Amino acid sequence: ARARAAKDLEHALYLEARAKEGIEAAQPDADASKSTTKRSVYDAEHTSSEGKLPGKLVRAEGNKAVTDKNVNEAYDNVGTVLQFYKDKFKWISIDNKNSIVISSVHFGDMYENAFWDTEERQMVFGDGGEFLGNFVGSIDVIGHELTHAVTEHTSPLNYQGQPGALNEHVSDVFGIMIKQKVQNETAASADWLIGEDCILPGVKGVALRSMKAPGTAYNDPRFGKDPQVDNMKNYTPTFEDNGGVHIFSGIPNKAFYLASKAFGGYSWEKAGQIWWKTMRSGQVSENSTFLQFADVTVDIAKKEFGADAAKTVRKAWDDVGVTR
Ligand code: ASN
Ligand code: ZN
Repeated sequence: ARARAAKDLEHALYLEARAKEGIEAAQPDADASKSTTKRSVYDAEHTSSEGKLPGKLVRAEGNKAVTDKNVNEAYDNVGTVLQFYKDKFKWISIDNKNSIVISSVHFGDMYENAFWDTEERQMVFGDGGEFLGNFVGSIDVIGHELTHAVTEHTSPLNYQGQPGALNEHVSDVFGIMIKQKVQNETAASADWLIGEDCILPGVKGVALRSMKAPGTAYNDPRFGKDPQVDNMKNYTPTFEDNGGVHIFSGIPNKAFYLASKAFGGYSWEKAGQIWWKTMRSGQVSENSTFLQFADVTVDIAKKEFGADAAKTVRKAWDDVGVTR
């Protein structure tokens, strides 16, 4: 795996080379000097081998838009996500040390997914295929993937079973908040759908997941049915999907939705702050269960917003069956 230091160096060398050549893409954006963000977008050139990542560097920080729309969407959406973390949570980049944020687009051939590559320390986006596409154009998807990186630096959660589902959940929580911020939606007015712009025409479904009604996002004879569950009473352990990390995340997702809805206003004002401080509390272990995580959110809610807020959060968890 390529170390991040090597990527930082490559980024610097690239900027230097481009500046020397004086090519068009090297022209800085008018307001690039104001930005401390460090984004680099690469073209994976359809490799499906993670060892060949990141690929060819196409747009580094401060470079003008290029001809590849996907590159520009990744660049812009990563910028929006980083700004959100900075504005609402005072967190700078993925590690609070302003490290470079690497994305590769055009991964694989008709690859229908996006992911955070822990080994390569970067985000990876496919072009999509028959059912799913437009990952780089979806702000909630970029927020979700980048949050996997943030989670590694706040409270790492093992990607298996309940801690794995919490890892997925936290990525959905920050992905949805960023989308609601961009669309100026309150907890009450938002649709709480993750990846609604990823579902290609012809597929019977509205999104990848629904935080409000887990299990109802899609039901297509070819693609299958949304497998998410929304309550502990439907928690049937499985070996698939790392022990159901994308299936059981529906349970805490719904709890977050219920808490946000009960608080009113914007999701990032109360529920989001509680969840963020939970991840920053040092009280979430990498093998945390739903109930252990829930207890920390209730604890933080009390500290930050008082006894009524703690009650609101406890009720949200009780309502999805995460209770003792
Ligand atoms: N898009 C998925 C995710 O970030 C990819 C995966 O299953 N790791 O959760
Ligand atoms: Zn994920």
